[in-house]
Amino acid sequence: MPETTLMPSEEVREALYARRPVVALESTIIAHGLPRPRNLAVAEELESLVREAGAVPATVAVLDGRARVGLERSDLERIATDPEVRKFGHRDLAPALAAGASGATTVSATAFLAARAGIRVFATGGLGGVHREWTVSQDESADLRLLAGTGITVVCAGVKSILDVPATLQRLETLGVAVLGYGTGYLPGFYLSSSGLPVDWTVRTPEEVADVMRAQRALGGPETALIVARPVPEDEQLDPALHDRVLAEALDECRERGIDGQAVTPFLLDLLVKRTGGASLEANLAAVRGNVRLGARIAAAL
Ligand code: PSU
Ligand code: MN
Repeated sequence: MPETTLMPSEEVREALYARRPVVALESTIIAHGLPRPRNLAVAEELESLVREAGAVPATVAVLDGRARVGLERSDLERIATDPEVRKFGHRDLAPALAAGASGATTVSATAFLAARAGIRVFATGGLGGVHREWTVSQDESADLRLLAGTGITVVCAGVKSILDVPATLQRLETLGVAVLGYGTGYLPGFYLSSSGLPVDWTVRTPEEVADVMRAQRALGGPETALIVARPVPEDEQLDPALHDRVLAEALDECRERGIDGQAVTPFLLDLLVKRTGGASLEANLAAVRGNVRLGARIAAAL
């Protein structure tokens, strides 16, 4: 990329140059994944959590046709409040840059830009994946394919439970993306501590994650993401019975209203917040906060 295409902030550039820990954060969760006005407070809180852990936050977004890695407060505010801010996956980056457009970046776009900037760790909530009824809709998040070809460690709470989780795990296996359970032998269930599905590898400390990252580098070969799946603690999870009931309702409503494409994920997340009286939001935030703190510790352990 020409130097002016990818724009890391001065703070991020200096931190990377000095080999200080940096953690990438996505902006779609701020613009399209959380209700307003809480989303702005969350964006700032997540950056603070990274700083408190001794790392530099690098929230990623496309603003006025520039791929930005590390944002100012005014940029965060714009992403959180401006209804014109779109949702950009990796494939949208080139058209958005050429058109001078502005949008929040999903996991796929964030992982790509962060890795290009030289960032090794990215923390978020839940990954996108294979949607239920994918045999009909062919809806599989671009997150999966992009992660298969991008060397970055993604700390998450598993994949969103609105998805077909077994199919998503299968796709990750096919794509060659390793999944490490953090302190667990099971894939976390995003709002829930466990999806009930086993993972092949368990790690228990940030140092162990750093060891895996070093081994991956030492092996060489195609660049591939490493997924660190950290469960939300049981006392912060959404009540599983409430989760299952409300999710079934939300999926029905999504189908009845014919929502598709990029709108599916924000629609379902928002409906869950409403139908759980805000409880899904609290579980979502607890998951993201824990992931961001862990991401900073992993970046420091490198
Ligand atoms: N996880 C959350 N909230 C979100 C998302 C993930 O807790 O809003 C976003 C991420 O940006 C992810 C995107 O990349 O949803 C997936 O959207 P889609 O299914 O359209 O690819
Ligand atoms: Mn999709």
